[in-house]
Amino acid sequence: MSTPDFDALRADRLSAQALSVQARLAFAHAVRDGLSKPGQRELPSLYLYDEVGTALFEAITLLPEYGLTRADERLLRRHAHAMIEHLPPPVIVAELGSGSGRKTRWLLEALARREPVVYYPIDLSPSALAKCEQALSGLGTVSIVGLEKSYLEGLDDVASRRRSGQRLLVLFLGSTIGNFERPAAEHFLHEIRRCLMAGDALLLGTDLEKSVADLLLAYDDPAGVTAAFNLNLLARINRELDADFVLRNFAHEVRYNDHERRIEVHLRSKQRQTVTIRAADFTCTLREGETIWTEACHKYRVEEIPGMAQRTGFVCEAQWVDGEWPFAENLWLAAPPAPTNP
Ligand code: AVJ
Repeated sequence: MSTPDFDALRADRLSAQALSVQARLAFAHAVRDGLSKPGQRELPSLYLYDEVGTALFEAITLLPEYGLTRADERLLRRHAHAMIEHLPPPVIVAELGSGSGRKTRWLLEALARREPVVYYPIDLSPSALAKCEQALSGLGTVSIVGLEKSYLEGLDDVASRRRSGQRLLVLFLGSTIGNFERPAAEHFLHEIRRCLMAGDALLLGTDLEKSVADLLLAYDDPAGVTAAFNLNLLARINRELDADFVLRNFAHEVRYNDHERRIEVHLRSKQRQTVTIRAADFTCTLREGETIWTEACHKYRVEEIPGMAQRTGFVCEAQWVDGEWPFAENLWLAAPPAPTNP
């Protein structure tokens, strides 16, 4: 047995600590900023996904009322071969958010039948990466390289590791794009394009418009799992930022915004109450009935997707739509850059 390198171990632990101190500081700032917004207070939906939130989201994907994840997986299972036919080998794959690995399996299997594949899941959460690596470990000719980074930093990293001739396929599944406001979504898609070369591809999952009744049930399920997912954000702030939210004093509330075509998820204060977040050095008083906006989930029309592609430097090459739960898988190819005028 070799002697462990104690210096290296200590340096590792120190940098992990420094990172978590930094992450906690960023969280504190974001919470303070969001809660002091004039008019509508808000909290960034990114922070819904701690260990508990991720487990609750996994439970949401099993609810009969929430068809989104099953539709996403069905499309990938049924059409993986048709999808990769658009991409001549050799292909490397990067995924924004590692998810549970369940739906990605179908694509990786289809690719691996053709060629050895390198798969780079990108996620800020080391435990999410570990789970994904475990779930996909049975795939023979797939090497998995998890990157503990933000989406764009991770993509830059993947781009710098590619060998010439390799085509990069980026996966952005599950309609996570729907959490961005429309202009911010296009800005982000353009940022993705800037990490790519002409001929690379983006597979984008988008939840589609459907009846308002179905949408409200999907985000306000009778068993209260989505309510727990939403309320856990306050519990997380209590745990990590030494705050004193009383969860029973808040109610999960879901609205459909017709004009913006999105679900809006809120936490309604059932009474006038004062909350202190010690690690953010912040106190605020919420009025009775006032809400904190925690999430937006935009819904799309299949016909609007090619325009989004074109405005962000892509061409929409193909789309697949689920017959049971309106959801689209969109395969975009990175367009050659427009010629610049002399
Ligand atoms: C993971 C962002 C796609 O918007 O449907 C599910 C999150 N929130 N139920 C979605 C979510 C409440 C989900 N996304």
